[in-house]
Amino acid sequence: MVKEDRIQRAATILRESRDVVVLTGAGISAESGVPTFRGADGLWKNYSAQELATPEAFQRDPQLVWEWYDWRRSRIARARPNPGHLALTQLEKATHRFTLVTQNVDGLHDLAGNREILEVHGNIWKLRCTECGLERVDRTVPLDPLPPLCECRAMMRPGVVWFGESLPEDTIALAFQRANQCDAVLVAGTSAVVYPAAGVALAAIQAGIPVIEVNLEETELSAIVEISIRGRAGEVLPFLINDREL
Ligand code: BJW
Ligand code: ZN
Repeated sequence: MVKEDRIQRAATILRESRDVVVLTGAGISAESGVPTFRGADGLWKNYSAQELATPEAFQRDPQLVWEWYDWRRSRIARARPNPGHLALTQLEKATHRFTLVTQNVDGLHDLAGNREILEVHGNIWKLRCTECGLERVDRTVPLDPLPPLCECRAMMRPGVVWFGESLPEDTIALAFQRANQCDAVLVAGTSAVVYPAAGVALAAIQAGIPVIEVNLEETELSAIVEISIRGRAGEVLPFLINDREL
């Protein structure tokens, strides 16, 4: 099947669906200049996300982990939503019930204008106290002092979910509930290897709901979804959502 056929079939599924769930990952922000986690651009000073995004790494060397987050915050502060993000705001407007489940912590879906967003891995602009649990939103770049301190003088940590940590319970539960009940799921820019988030797509597949994938490369989902489209999210999503004639 040629790519255009697949895009047209996927566009039809989305147009005919009253209840749509979208699952996004780092790939959707790549065209905004935000590095992804896996692959060549996922490294920072030769460290991988697997080495840095853990409670153990933070305990061992909070300064190192905070430098990584501070560097990422500065990249994200300069980033603007791209046509992929913007297409999803159109999809939300055109859909009766819409749920955007994002693994991204960059806040770009919110900046683009989506409303029903479930941030299952937290948000990089949130800080949380390691002692008293106080949370605050702080968009200062660079942070000073680094590591940042709470009012109680204890160290703050990034308000994100690291490997081995639980996802916000109500948020991930709602994501699964919506994915089990919707008419179609669109998955964009995720390698779909990190659980339980990737399970949102699997749950829909198991429930017999059509899942459409948009990714530059083949992923764990490609062989089992209804339609898998190879391409950049910023190019494919506007076609899928806005431009019905190909
Ligand atoms: C483009 C593109 C373009 C590029 N257009 N596409 C079941 C099986 C095995 C393991 C587990 C399991 N269940 C749980 C686990 C353990 C673990 C896990 O999943 N490990 C696997 C890696 C093996 N999961 C956890 O630990 C989770 N917690 C948990 O399970 O708690 C329960 C528990 C608690 C206590 C004890 C035991 C259990 C927590 C996971 C937290 C993940 N956190 C991170 C960091 C967030 C904060 C931060 O940002 O710093 O989340 S890791 C990182 O991976 C980040 C991402 O959200 C996440 C997913 O990555 P994503 O978004 O898919 O990015 P990439 O880079 O992988 O892929 C980009 C894709 O885009 C690629 O496919 C490209 O081709 C594509 N692309 N440009 C379209 N322009
Ligand atoms: Zn505190």
